[in-house]
Amino acid sequence: MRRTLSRSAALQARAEKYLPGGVDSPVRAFRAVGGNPPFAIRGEGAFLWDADGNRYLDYFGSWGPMILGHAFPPVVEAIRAAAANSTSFGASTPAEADLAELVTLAFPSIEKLRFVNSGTEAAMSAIRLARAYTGRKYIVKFEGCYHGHADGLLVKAGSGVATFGLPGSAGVPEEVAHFTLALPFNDVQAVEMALEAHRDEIACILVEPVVGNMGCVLPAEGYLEALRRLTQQEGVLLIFDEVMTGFRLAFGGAQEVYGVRPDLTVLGKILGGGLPCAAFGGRKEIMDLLAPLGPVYQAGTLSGNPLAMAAGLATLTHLRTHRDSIYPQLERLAAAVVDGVTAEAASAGIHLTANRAGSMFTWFFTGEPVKDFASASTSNTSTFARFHRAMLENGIWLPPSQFEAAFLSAAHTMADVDATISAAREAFRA
Ligand code: KE4
Repeated sequence: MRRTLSRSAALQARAEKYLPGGVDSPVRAFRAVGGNPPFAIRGEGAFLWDADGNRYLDYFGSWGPMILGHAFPPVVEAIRAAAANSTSFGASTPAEADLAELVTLAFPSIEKLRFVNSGTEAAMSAIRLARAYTGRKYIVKFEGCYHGHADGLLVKAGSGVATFGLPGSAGVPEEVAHFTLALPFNDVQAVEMALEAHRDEIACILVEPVVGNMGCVLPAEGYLEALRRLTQQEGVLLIFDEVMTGFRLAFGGAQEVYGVRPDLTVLGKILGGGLPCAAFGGRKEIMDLLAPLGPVYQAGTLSGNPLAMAAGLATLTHLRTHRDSIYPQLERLAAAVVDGVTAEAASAGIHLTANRAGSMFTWFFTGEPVKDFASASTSNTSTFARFHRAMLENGIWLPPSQFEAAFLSAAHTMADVDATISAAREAFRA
């Protein structure tokens, strides 16, 4: 039975009068998968409801933050209580140090941190710090990795930039892009050559330790350790962008899973429990370069906002208290849904490569192993689009791009996994 989307379609038309593409973030426009996007009205647990009353199992979870599911009662209550005391002060509040302390417990590499309002701000600020600390101008990022939309980071970026097949972005002066070296992910030799060619000129290497923004791509055996060794040797700061992996792969993120300690870490998404909150942090000697202590300026009206602090505290406190059950449960369910759907594709004769790290994963519509952006790009994006539309029709809302990671929440159940596998069986035969 086809789902009606008439109210969403009307809402889309209205939104397009005021918002470019009708959206506040490009990937939400469903341009890569076609059709009008459903308009979300309510979420509860693992489910979303759209403007036409259709219910969906949610596998993008606001692009990562909703690890505990939608409208998780302790988070809702924390926000409600904080809001009753005002929504913002622009003055210091106790909750900022409370949440910061929790972050330092989760990430031993972080001695000090600063809260900001988005992953973009956090990554941008971490780079400014790295340049100030090293006195160097160049930065290294990897093709297909996405670290937000700061000018210097839109070079061969992932996520929406990859989704729309953009080389970068208009409006970024060549002089800015010039200082960004974009290398293939999982290629140690490329890093060695760049460090050689730009000896003493590179301030930092910024990497998603497990990539989500070209779709999910894991680091090759020893890759992160090689980045750590090479940066140590060359006086280059290693920055882990754990906006997506932080508190997702483990309470201590990818650096807990892989045992590699970066100099700086960028966090976001789960950190704010769905409210605008991100952070960057690391060694004290680097972080203390920030104003008001040092010469690196960085600021934000709503940084450390009391509602975001309350939502983050409720989320991280729950994750920390229940880490021994939540993460194994996420692992079990994610393995079941990824393996189940992949098996259905195989029996339907469809080439699919599944990459998964904990509860973040991507089904690539290619027969090749996917280890970097070049191999991810061999995916058949129109087959992905057909699959996405068919799954949506069957009540399963996947991220609307081949070059994004899907996520499970602690609210998903094995019954939801079974429903997803059945929906995929139908979708592969659509
Ligand atoms: P924000 O500025 O969107 O809060 O964070 C940027 C960012 C930084 N680092 C990583 C690893 C990220 O994944 C992101 C943002 N992720 C995308 C989805 N892959 C956000 C979704 C969107 O752009 O609408």
